Amino acid sequence: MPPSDALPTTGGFTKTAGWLDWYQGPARPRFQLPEGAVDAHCHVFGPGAAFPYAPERKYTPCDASKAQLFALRDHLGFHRNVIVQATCHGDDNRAMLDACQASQGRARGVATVRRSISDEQLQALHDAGVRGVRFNFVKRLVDFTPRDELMEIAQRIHRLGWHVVIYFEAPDLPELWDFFSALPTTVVVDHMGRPDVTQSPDGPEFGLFLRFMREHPQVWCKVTCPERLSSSGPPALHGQQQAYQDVVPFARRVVEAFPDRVLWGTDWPHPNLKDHMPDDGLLVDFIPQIAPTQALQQRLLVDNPLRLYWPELVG
Ligand code: 0GY
Repeated sequence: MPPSDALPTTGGFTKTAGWLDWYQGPARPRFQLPEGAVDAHCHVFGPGAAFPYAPERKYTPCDASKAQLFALRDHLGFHRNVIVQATCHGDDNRAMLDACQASQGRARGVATVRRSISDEQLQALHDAGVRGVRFNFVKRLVDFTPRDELMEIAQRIHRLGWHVVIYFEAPDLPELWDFFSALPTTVVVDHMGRPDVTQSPDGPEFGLFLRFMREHPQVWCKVTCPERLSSSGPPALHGQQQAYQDVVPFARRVVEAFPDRVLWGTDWPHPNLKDHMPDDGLLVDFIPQIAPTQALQQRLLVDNPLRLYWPELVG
């Protein structure tokens, strides 16, 4: 891992103390991704000089530009990206939009919007490649937004054929259940609703999440972020190939139970990791453990993300 001051933040910003920069020398994956694979959860940060970080942000990251994201895409063997608006940019979607527009159709976006956005502005986001909005319920990342505002936004973006991405932590699901159930759109859950993987995948907490998916056919799940969810420590302590084993039963359970409603992404540049920064090549090598057959891999990495983000390419 490079030292934490290896990558600058431009534009006069100072990185959050202890910020871990993304890993600059990722391995070439051993797992060969299927043709047309989509990295369906990644971000860009700034660069701060061109796209300033939001005043209300809860962290200041290192810069992570579109060119660096596209270089990683090509290195890992992905064909497309879904770029999710990071909270450090608030509802200023310009960095994400700039990346989508520069991608020659190979990136779609998920935006953050407020109720003050006009229909014309929503249409401009659509034209730039946005296909969803993200509602974030993780308290360390965002300030509270009233539920009626979120519902109003969901109803408006539903008309554009977009979906809602939700980010929450497992203990909050009971309280959020009714609100999520009432959303009119397809709903995509980030990082499996952040289960506590020290508990059993057969236990009540993850059981509730699986029930949530079973009872709501409109809900999809990103089986992402083993590096964020794992409690077994950084790979260096356990051997790179054996990293994140505690996450495997959770992700595999979701992939096998809901093969047509799962997505996978790197989460590059991995905001807010505290103890280690993953090698994105090794993250790709994690995929066959959670999607063990070619048929599951094809749905997870190609068919499902195309259906959601590039439906015009699906026959
Ligand atoms: C993720 C997770 C995190 C952060 C963000 O937009 C963000 O700031 O998504 C997190 O800190 O858990 O999806 O990248």
